[in-house]
Amino acid sequence: MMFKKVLLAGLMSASLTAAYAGNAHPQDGLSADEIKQIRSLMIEKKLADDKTLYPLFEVVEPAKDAVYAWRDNNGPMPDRKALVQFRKGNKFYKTVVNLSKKTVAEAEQTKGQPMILLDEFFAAASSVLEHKDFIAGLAKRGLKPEQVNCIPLTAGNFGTPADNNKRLMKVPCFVIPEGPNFYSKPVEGLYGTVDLEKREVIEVVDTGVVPIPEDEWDYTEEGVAKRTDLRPKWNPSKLEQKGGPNFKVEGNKVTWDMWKFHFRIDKRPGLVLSDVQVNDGKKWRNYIYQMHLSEVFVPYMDPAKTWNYRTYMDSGEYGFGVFLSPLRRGVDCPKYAKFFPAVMNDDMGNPVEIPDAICLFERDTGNPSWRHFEVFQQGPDKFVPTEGRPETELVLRSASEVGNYDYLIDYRFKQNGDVSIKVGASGLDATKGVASKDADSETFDEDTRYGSLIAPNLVAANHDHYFNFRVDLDVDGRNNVAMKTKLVPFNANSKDNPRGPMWRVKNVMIDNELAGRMQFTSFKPQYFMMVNPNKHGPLKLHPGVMMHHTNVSYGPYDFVKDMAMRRNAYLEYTVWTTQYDPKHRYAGGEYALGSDGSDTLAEWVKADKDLRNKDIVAWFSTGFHHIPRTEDWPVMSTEWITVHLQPMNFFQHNPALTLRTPESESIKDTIAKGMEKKAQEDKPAEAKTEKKGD
Ligand SMILES: [Cu+2]
Repeated sequence: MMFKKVLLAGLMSASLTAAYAGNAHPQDGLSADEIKQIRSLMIEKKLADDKTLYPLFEVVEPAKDAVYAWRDNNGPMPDRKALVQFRKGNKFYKTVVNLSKKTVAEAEQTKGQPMILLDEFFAAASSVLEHKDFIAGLAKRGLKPEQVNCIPLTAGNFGTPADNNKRLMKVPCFVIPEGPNFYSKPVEGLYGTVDLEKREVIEVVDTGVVPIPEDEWDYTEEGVAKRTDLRPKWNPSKLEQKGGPNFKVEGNKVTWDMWKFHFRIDKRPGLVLSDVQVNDGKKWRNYIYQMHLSEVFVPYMDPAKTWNYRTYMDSGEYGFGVFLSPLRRGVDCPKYAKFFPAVMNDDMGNPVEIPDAICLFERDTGNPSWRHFEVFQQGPDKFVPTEGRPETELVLRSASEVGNYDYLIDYRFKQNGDVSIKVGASGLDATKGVASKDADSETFDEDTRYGSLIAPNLVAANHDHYFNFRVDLDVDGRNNVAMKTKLVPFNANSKDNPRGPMWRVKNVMIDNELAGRMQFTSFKPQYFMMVNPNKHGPLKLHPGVMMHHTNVSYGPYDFVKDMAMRRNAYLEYTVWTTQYDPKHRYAGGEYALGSDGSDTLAEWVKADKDLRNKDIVAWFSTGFHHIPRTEDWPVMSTEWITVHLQPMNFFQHNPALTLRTPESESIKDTIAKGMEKKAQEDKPAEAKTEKKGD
């Protein structure tokens, strides 16, 4: 985290230039110049002074009508507006700044707690080290304040007067390592609670001394080489792209193959993709108006006093945009990728830039997009090779480092009309110090009741990772219907059919929001589909998009008794569908920190709005349970999970049919080579036969 402070401070650069120029798009994020203008206007209009702190500047998108009118009918560029959250005294307020008219709306107090300011974060980390009880707790463990680093963690809300709608963080510490591994030496059993509004430590909890692990678990190449032999030198199988990319970037708009989209970075959700259009060979058609991360939830399952509050809503509490980390060429993305910085406001309302926060690249996946070998085409004098095409995909990637975890978020586009949203989880397990050194230790059973021993004196607690995405599909137009495509059993037995049980497809239209909640289980298979009932495809079928639920996780949870789950009640179902409402962007509510669950997707749908032939929005969750293992330590392999969207009766045929065979291996060449090879093989075989005949 200290790295982040240094990085962000170091990146405040005067070289930031205006991004809002010729290629402007109404859905662009705020440029550095606009951020500066917002701060000036806030001061000029006397809502702020030069010491005011701002958790969030975020572009306020124009109405959808205005965006489509601008794009399709030469409509005017709508006014540029920004939402501004700021602190005044101990409270937070919000207002809207109109950058085009240079006006600022009346401010109102926020109905919840905005994201943590970095200023609060670092103040919380250092404040515990000045508290006498905390210093005494460290001394009991033979430590001085200068020997530890502390990490403030959001404190959750469990419905008690002590934490409802409060701005609290709990702060445990780690012994400062010589190497890079921040989490190898937890100072277990000791934390301080900091009230960020009062800016004071309100409690120090010490549940007793636990041994501090000796091993630092350095994960750099040099550090690993000291522990064990590195792999032998290796011939790298590298990705490269000769002749430059096939994509074109103009401003924040990307065009590649059959795809066209716009992207920006928002401070809370990170990457936001808008205006995703697809080309069917004749024209560009609407596909997805917007998609972005809506919330992240990571609840731990350890009931100990020092752990039970750990129920993080990483996006709404910390921010996936603000914690974007620079991507490393050749490791995080291929060397030939195009990199983009992320620009956002810092606490003081000035622009900061995170370099290389986004990368964009094409890659050959090494897989066939499609293939077929036809055995019945082959003959004694005829070889028909496999027909197929290599698969290429376009990847737009970011990586947010939220504490010990690193979350990659990919939007992957394929040449067959598929879009995948992928989340890759890597980084370090959250560590808990324990007395056990191995499974023979006396305290092993107790130490590992709620987690796994991953190294001597280190347990990683069981937990989950959930990600909700808001996907505003506008399938071939704005008004759509949603469907449950169910596989239902039927008895097919008849005098002509000796087989009885089979399945058929039953499409059920989702009339209203409550009916649109979907859980998935392989035992009762069903799919989610969004269809445009106002358009007809080539076979007079309605064009649609289907969701393939590749990674779903449920329970065992209690959405009634567990406040942490109520705050994230959108996880009870994997898919939700709502009427379009630009105010509803985040499934866990507008304000996540200290939230009570009264402003979540699960509550909004109680309005049970009509979804038939309306502008509707889908919300998809993906996630996984994490039972830690020794192989997670000292750094975890990247685990990918997916939300997968496929076109359904949208195109005339497989869009990947028109891919070209790579020139060097044209079908003609392959056939010629194949025939030549066969002729050569046949010669000695004939000779052999002749010999036998002798
Ligand atoms: Cu995990």
